[in-house]
Amino acid sequence: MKKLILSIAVIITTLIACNGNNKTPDVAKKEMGGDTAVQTIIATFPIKEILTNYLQLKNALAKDNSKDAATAANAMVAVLGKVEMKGLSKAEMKSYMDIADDLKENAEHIGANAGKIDHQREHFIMLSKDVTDLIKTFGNGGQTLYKDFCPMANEGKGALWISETKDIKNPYLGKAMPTCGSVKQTMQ
Ligand SMILES: [Cu+2]
Repeated sequence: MKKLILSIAVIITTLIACNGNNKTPDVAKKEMGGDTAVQTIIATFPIKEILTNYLQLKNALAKDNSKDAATAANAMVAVLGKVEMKGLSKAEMKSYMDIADDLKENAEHIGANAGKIDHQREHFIMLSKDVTDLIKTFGNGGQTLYKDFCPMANEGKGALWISETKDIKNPYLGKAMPTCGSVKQTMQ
């Protein structure tokens, strides 16, 4: 935000400075520099949107609502399709490239399988790992999140998920065992 205000200040100062004169190429260049700074801010990685979609998906699965789960997953696919790589640092880009294909594939399968909640939950195991990896690189979008684990999910092999509430609402077992599992980590 500071950057944005600064670049606007530069443009305003430039405009005042050349008030009454024709714009020189030098001034035009400065204005373009301002535009680039604004674009960089807009192109910030959409971790907040991805997490919003993820939490909607998780809550739908916890309520055994396969259709809403598909809707949330499709919304995530749409956000992932709009990620701007040029706004990322090298390290962020590398990390995202490692996760992106898998994340997108899992979200697509959940989106395409409304009515088949068991299949959606299989993909949700992997998608939750992907989202956990994303958080490591891009942060938790300014909200407190909890990493939960249920030992009974995934055919007794156990599985994790990310939640915005301290209370356990199990997305793998749904209404059958809503409070199975525990908080393993709090992410501030
Ligand atoms: Cu599938």
